[in-house]
Amino acid sequence: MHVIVMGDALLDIDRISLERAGGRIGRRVEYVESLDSTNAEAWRRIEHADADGLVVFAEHQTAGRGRLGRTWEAPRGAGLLMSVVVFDQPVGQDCVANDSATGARLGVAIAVATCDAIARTAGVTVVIKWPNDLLIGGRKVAGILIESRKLSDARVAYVIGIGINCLQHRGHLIGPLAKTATSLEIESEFAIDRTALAVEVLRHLEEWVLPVPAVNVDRLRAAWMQRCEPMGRRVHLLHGGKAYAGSMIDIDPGAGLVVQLDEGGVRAFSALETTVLPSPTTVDE
Ligand code: BT5
Repeated sequence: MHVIVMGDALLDIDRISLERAGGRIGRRVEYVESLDSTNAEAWRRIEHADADGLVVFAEHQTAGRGRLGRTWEAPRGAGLLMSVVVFDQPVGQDCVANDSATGARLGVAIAVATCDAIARTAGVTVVIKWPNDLLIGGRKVAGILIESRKLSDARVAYVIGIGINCLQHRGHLIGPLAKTATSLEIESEFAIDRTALAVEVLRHLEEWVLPVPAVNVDRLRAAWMQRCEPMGRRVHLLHGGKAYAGSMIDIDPGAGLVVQLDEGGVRAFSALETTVLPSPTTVDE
C-alpha cells in the first residue's frame, strides 16, 4: 500500500452534517481518519439502534474492499471513501416490501445517483459499467460495494460503500491501475472539492435510493440506460462456475444484466453472483 499525503484539505465533516440536516441519509456522519474499511466500520456501528442513515467517511483505508474479495486502493486523502447505512424500513413509516429484487434495484439506483453526483460536481461525463463501476473515458473513476445482512429483528441492513478517485495524479495510479483507472483531478477542468462531492453524493442517494422499495422499475431502467455503456457491447461473464459470452441487450433492475448469448438464448445475470471477465482484445476492444 502506497501512502501519499495529498495536502492538508481534509474532508469538512461539519459542513457535510450541516448540508444534510433534515435528510435521512447523512443524518449522522462519522469520520475516522484512518481505518481498515469504511464498510467494516459501518457494520461495527450498525448495532447502534440509530444507525439508519449513518455515513462513515475516512481519509485512508488499510483494507479497503471491493467485490468478491478484491481490494480498493487509494492514497491517503486522495479519494472520497464512504459507507452509507440504510435499513429497509423507512424511519417512522410503514414497513416496505423486502423482496429479493430490492438489493438488485438498490444497486441500479446507487450507480445512477453516484454517476450524477460526480458528473454534476466535476463537470465530466460518467458512464456506468455493469454492475458497479463508474468510468470516464473507459477508465474506472469510482466503484461501489453493496453489502447486506438480515438483522435480528428481521429487517435488512444495507451498507453502501463508495470509493471515488478524486485527487490522484497519474503517478499515483500504479501497477495495473495505470491503464485501467483515472481520477477527477485528471479528468476535470475544475478544482475538486471532496466535501462538495460528498454532499452531492448523499443528496443524490437520498433522491434515488430511499424510494427504491416502491420505485417504478421503468424509471430506474430508463435512468440506467441513459447513463450506461452502449447496449450491444460484448461481455464475458462468469456465473455458477461457467463462462458466458454475448452482447448486452438490456438491464432489468430486479434481475440484472440481460445478455443475448453467443450459445443462443437470452438470460439475465444477477450482479451478486456474476463476475465480469476481461474481454479478449480481439473481440471487444
Ligand atoms: C469495487 O469493487 O469497485 C467496489 C469498490 C468500493 C470501494 C469503497 S471505498 C469505501 C468503501 N469501503 C470499502 O472497504 N470499500 C468501499 P470491484 O468491482 O471488485 O473492483 C475492485 C477492483 O478495482 C480491484 O481489483 C482493482 O482492479 C480495481 N481498483 C482498486 N482500486 C482502484 C481505484 N482506486 N480506482 C480504480 N480501480 C481500482
